[in-house]
Amino acid sequence: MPSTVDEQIHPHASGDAEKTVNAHSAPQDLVLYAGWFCPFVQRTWLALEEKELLYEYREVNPYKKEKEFLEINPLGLVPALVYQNKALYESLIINEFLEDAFPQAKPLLPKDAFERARVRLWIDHVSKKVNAAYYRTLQAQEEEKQKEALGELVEALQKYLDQVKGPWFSGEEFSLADITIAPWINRLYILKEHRGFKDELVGGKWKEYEKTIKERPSVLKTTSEPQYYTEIYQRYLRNEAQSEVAKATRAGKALP
Ligand SMILES: N[C@@H](CCC(=O)N[C@@H](CS)C(=O)NCC(=O)O)C(=O)O
Repeated sequence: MPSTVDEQIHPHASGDAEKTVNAHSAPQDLVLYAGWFCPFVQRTWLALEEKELLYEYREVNPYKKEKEFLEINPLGLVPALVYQNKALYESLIINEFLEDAFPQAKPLLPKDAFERARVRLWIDHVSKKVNAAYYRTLQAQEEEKQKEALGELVEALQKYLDQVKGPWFSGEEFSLADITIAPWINRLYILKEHRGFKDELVGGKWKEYEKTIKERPSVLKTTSEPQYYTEIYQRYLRNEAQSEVAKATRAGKALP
């Protein structure tokens, strides 16, 4: 059964991410329900790390759809966040919540109202265009379809890059825009190895931005060892993954 294949993921984080998990095992008011492998989780994990909040990390295999987890997120997707016994989900919403709920912590949105809106506009672009094209490229089987999807991904990345002031999206301050795209930059190597993605296709200052993101300490601290991601992405590369994201991509629907 394909669905059981998705359930058989490596059970925990490895490398630097495992150290971060171990440092966050004590009970806290904020509980992150996470899957170590998940790029959407990494977004929220990055926000928690960047804001240096006290949080507890709990590993969940979202493919098992266990009753206790469905009570936290009825959609059965990670990340979910429980704060003082109240549950939230959706990575981008959780990140906005963290920003609102902990104003004393390091801000991840600029002060200027226009710049805040610009950050949100390009978060939306990453979420709708970059992410969708990433999975289309990953899952496409025929060469023609792979090329088409890769072209869409490159175009979406170029549009984003045009908006990057450097070194970060908003200039000197690291923001939720950088956080939103970081997990997919971190996973571009899979498309480089299997789908002909090259940094030169995006051009401009892409390589520089990519390197800056990948070397960000919070990104390194939330990244597991590459072989464990490869194991998971093989299923996507064969278009056999049964995750909600994979199914939506296969059906030509918007991502969940
Ligand atoms: N829109 C959601 C997507 C979350 C998502 O798709 N998470 C995946 C793991 S990477 C998941 O929980 N999948 C379980 C499933 O597809 O059944 C978000 O941004 O939080």
